[in-house]
Amino acid sequence: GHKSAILWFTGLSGAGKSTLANALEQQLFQQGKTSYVLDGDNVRHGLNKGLGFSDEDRKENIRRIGEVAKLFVDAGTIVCTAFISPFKEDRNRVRELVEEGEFIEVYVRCSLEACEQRDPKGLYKKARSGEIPEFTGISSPYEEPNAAEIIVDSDKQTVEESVQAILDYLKDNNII
Ligand code: GGZ
Repeated sequence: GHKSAILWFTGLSGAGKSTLANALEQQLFQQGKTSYVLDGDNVRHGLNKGLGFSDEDRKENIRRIGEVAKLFVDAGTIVCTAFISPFKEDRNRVRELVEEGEFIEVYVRCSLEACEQRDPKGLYKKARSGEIPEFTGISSPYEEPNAAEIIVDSDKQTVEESVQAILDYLKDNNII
C-alpha cells in the first residue's frame, strides 16, 4: 500500500518538471502505487482552457489544479502536478488544502541560463523578442520556494538521480 499525497513540482519553463513527474510516475507504477500526473497537456487544454498567463489567470490556474489535486488525494492517489506555479502565496494556499505532510513541494531548480539554452519549444527566444509577453523568468516573476521539501538541481543531476532522490524522500516519510 501507500499513502496519498501531492507532489507539487514547481520551477521555470524548461526546468524539467513534466519530465521528472512522468519519470517518477513510471517508477511508482512499477512498484504498484497508484499515481497520476497533472500537467499543462491535460489541464491547460481542458479544465483550464481559456486561462492565459496574466498574474490573475496563473493564480486561478493554480487554484483549480490545487482543488483537483485534493480530489486525487481523497481518491487515494499520489498525484504529481507539473506547473510553473510562480507565486509562493498560490502554492501555499494549495498546501493548506490538505493534511500536514500530504503536500510535498518539489523545487526543480535550474538556472534561467540553462532553461534558456535548452529552449525546447523556442519560447524563450519568442519571449526575448517580445513575441510572448509576461513570460516567466523574462518578463514575469518566479518566486523561489523557501521551504521546499525536496530540491532537485536539474542542471546538475540526471533525471534518474532526481527521481531516486524523490523516491527516497517518499520512503523516508512512509508514503511508499
Ligand atoms: C510561462 C508560458 C507562457 C508564459 C506559454 N509564461 O515549457 P512549457 O511552455 O511547456 O511550459 C510553459 C507552460 C506554463 O504553464 P503553467 O500552467 O505551468 O504556468 S503557471 O503555473 O504559471 O500558470 C510554457 C507555456 O506554458 N507558456 N506562455 N507567458 N510559460
